[in-house]
Amino acid sequence: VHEARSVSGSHWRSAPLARHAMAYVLAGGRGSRLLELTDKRAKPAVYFGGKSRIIDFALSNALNSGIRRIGVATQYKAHSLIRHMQRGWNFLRPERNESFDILPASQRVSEDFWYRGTADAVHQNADIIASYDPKYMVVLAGDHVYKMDYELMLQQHVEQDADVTVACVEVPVTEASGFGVMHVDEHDRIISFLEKPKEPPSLPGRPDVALASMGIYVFATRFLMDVLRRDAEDAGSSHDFGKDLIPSIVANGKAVAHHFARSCVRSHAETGPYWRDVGTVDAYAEANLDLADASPELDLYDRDWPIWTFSEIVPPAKFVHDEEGRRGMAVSSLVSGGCIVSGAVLRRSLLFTGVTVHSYAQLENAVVLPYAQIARSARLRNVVIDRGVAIPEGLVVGEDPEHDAARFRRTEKGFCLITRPMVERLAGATSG
Ligand code: ADQ
Ligand code: ADP
Repeated sequence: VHEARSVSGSHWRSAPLARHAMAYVLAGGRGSRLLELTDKRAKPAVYFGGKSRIIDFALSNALNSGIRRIGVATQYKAHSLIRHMQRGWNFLRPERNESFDILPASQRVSEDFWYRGTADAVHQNADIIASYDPKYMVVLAGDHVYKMDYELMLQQHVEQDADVTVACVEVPVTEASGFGVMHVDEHDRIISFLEKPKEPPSLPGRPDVALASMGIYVFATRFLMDVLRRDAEDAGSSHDFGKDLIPSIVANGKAVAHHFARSCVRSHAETGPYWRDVGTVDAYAEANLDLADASPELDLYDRDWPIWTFSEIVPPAKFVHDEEGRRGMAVSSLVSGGCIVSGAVLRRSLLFTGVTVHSYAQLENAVVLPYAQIARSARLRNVVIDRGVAIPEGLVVGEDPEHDAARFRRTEKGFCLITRPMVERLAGATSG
């Protein structure tokens, strides 16, 4: 049941605006708070939920909302991201008035600079966008996990005749300084917008809550292109949506807030609006491990709102006895295709594609990215293991915080991030 669609009632009967829109995904930022997880790949390319990457959520939302033109701007360490999209997202066909463009920063406007900011990442491709002539632009960040029907946001944009519509979500005021924070009037018109304020203003009458921008914007294409052209010529601008464009439209035009609660796709009526930045290793580990709960807030099993991705062709996950008859088993865990769990025990863990876990190993609260190998007798608790890491026999993590912190990246909440270079150093230390 789609709350959002059923609440809005006439949605399916009215002409969908999404077919006249282009989704433009900003996927060029690093996401440096994910530490070594983004050493080699941009945040949107980071694995999430067992089969997908973070960018698949924004792309799937666009597709499921009915949008058939998509552009993705990339910059920082984009190889892994581009490879993923080429494999998984190349099915939109020009013959059906569909398009999927990967747009790496390529000095198209000037040989002096790459994308100078998020707004510039759109402006530099203005001619490509114009060639498709979309009526609306849905500008998205490629680094959030959520399910949202952009059609409903487009409808509000048109109904309220806005210059820009900004999606927003309520966050605790203590966490709001990382966001664009706004105030709205009784018609949801944005009356003030502060980008990452040190002391974020709370909502009137609700001192604990602030209204945060989700970094999702809807514009009429013609309006956006005008604003971008002027911004590009403004030497004082940092060419950023949150810092420059949105505050200026709030001051000089009509900016409207779209409440995420109106368009979030919920699978059960009881769940609240789910939107996660997964910007830190702690938030990333917790959001992944939450999926192992009996009824998690984020439902990946909803066949009406599938999260599309590139999926490798792999055999089913397999659980086997070891030679002494010890059972390989997983409790409250997600195990992806191609995994082999042999005589090992997993509790509240998430294995991505192709992970092997060998005899006597014990995993608890473990997020294990594709093709990692866990050797015999390893005992791992509260860990995030990067792709392809070979955990050596008998390694113990999660029992001695100081020892862990000396060898791996230990977070505030006590998760250990383990990457290939860290394990290689470990091997160097024991052999030398
Ligand atoms: P931030 O998340 O800090 O704030 P930013 O770092 O600009 O904004 O990233 C937004 C998106 O653009 C990300 O998906 C990132 O990957 C991408 N990006 C960054 N630099 C890029 C570049 N040069 N080229 C292409 N893509 C790039 C923004 C808003 C806030 C809002 C939060 C919500 O500015 O107002 O509250 O998003 O998370
Ligand atoms: P993914 O991000 O798809 O999981 P990997 O973790 O294998 O892929 O690698 C991430 C990125 O780093 C890819 O672009 C890959 O080409 C590159 N890469 C992988 N291993 C190395 C290495 N040893 N040295 C330099 N670059 C590497």
